Amino acid sequence: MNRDFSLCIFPLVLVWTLVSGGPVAAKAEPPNLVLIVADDLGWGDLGCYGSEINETPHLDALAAGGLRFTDFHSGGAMCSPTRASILTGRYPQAFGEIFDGALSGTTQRELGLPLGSVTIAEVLREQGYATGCFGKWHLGYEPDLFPTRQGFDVFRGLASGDGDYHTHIDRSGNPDWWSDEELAPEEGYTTELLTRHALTFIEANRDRPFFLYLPHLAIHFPWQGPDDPAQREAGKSWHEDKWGIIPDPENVAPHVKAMIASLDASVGKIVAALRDHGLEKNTLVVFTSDNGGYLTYGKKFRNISSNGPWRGQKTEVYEGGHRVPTLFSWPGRIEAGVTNDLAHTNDFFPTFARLAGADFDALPLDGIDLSLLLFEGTALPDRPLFWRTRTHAAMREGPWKLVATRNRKKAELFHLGDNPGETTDLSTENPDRLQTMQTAWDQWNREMNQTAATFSP
Ligand SMILES: [Ca+2]
Repeated sequence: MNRDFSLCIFPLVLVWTLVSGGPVAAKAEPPNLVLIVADDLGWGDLGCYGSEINETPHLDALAAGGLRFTDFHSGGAMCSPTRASILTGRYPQAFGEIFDGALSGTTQRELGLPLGSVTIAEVLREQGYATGCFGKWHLGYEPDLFPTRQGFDVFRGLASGDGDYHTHIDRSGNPDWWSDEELAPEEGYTTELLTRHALTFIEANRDRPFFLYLPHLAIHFPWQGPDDPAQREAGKSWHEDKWGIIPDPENVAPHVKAMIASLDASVGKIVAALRDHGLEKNTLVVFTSDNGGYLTYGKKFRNISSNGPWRGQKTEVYEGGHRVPTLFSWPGRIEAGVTNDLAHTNDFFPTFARLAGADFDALPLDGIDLSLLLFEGTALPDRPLFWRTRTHAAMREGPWKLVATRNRKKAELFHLGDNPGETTDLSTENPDRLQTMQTAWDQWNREMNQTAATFSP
């Protein structure tokens, strides 16, 4: 009986293997890629990074089961530059000085990430991935610069740098909630709406590889938890009153705590959906932030975020401006642990492209493929990293950090190994190292400007 059965089933297995590609093809199926980006979330804002204020059980679980980075850096110290880095694998300055800061909703509405840039969404779509962007774009205010023009099949969310979490009105008083390239108002709390659309995308594409880019607005201002009141109405400028309704400006933390709880719940829902659809073992989930948190804002608002032990905050090129919480999770493929290796948002592109089987060697990328570290625990090669804002230059080389004004009136040199808080300037004792790093930054800056010239309109 058994023998008859095996004789009968063997040809069926063979036919199935030949027709469908069978078990071999299933093994080679490229993984789904989920990139969740928080906005303005500081290094010390999550439980798994030491926060004693915020409760983040789902992110803590992601960290416990995956690889938690302690020395991961955003390409910029503000929103737009880092988003350019994430999507292109290049320093933001490769696309011009507009990416030394955030794209302005008043003076730079016609500018954005050049359409001639190659985005990771374009590369993945070419590999057969479904590509979805749900969240804050901030790489162009007009529909002809939207995600749908940069490799994404579908876009839901906001184009500008921030919107009311309930009314979805941007800082200039415009409705800012889109479906692809059309305004599409929806009722609901931003973090929850974006999550719902992301879950729909996962379900719709569960039978093919997908790239889910989920750049949450949380925890950018206006600081509104789900139960905080709406603030912005259409047709009025909110540039002078953009923070939400904060009864006690000395203590913004309770509002941020509620925003982080909603963000954490979103991560929990995404992970649960992957598990429910049987996709957990074939999906890389990455969580990061686009820049450091605000500790204070102006003279009024205090006790907002935590950047852990790192000096400075959003907009600055001390570590607190660009060292960000970052987690990589892939059950069965990435061993749980903590890494102190130096990595950067430029690295997402080559890492994702390699996993998708794309040939990207001809592309001029600034990042490196993290695969060996992620999957085999091999240390990453040493390399310098660079930052540029409208006022400041910074460079990292091994444990050394250069922080200088663009006009060179001030230049500081820190040893992060001995002095992680960047309090002891060693430039006077190390004039040669200071000179070498300044020269390297100048060289990098020249290369960026040359590249940017090729993208100029
Ligand atoms: Ca940001």
